[in-house]
Amino acid sequence: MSPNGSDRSPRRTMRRKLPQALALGLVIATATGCSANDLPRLGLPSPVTEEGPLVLHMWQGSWIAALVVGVLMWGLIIWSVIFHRRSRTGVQIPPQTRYNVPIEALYTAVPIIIVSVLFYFVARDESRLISVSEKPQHTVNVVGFQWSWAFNYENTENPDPANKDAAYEVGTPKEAPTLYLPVNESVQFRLTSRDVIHDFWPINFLMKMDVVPGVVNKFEVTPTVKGEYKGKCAELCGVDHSRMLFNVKVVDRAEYDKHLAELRAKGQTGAVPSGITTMGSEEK
Ligand SMILES: [Cu+2]
Repeated sequence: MSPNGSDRSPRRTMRRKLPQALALGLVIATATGCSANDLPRLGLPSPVTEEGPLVLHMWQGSWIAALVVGVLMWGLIIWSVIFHRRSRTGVQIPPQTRYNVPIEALYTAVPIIIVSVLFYFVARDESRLISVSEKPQHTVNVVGFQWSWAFNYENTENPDPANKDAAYEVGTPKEAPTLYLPVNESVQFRLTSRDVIHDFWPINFLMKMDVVPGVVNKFEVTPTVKGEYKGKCAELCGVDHSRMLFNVKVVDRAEYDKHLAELRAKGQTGAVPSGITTMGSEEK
């Protein structure tokens, strides 16, 4: 008998089998030739912009990292439960390990490595997602207010009310506005609020950003898939927050130009007028 009980030494057998099991797992994971695009999206909608896959891959990668840690932990728990039963080993109290410097260093080093790797990918992708170009092909000033959105196309950061080339559309809680965007052309959103903090979230863009009074927040995307999508406010902003919805239409450039011409024809040129706030929920 070994001092710890059984001399069947399951530990040695495990030690021999573990590399084989790991190698098998690696072969299974790589030999099928599956790419990140084949992995389930784990609840995220399908991305429709050039930047969307960054977010999707970050999401999938985080799940894979969590799963690797999870499988290791479940494995260790199951291994202990099976091979270190008191009835099997006859050990009443296993060796108590205290003040073990290598193990404690490992407990500190491993989480630091995990956090550093996650931080690297987050910093890399975030800097790309919030980077904006000097001259985007299109600009839309997105104005959030209680409780809808206004979209001011092709105006500057300080919208010029006299700009005849600009066009705008104002939504209401009852009639959600539709944001038109041309496919495969970059658009910069400049986000401002008339009252409280909102959050601009075109869902399939896999990107959202706070809309803060007194601040101009910006982000840029290039929609790549034509279609109709949904958007909403992602910051609880008052009683009718849930009705702060909008539609997104990614269309051909010609249709985009036509839509702007229609808005201009209705006299909706220049900047979004003041006093558009639809306070109160009486307007159903
Ligand atoms: Cu809101």
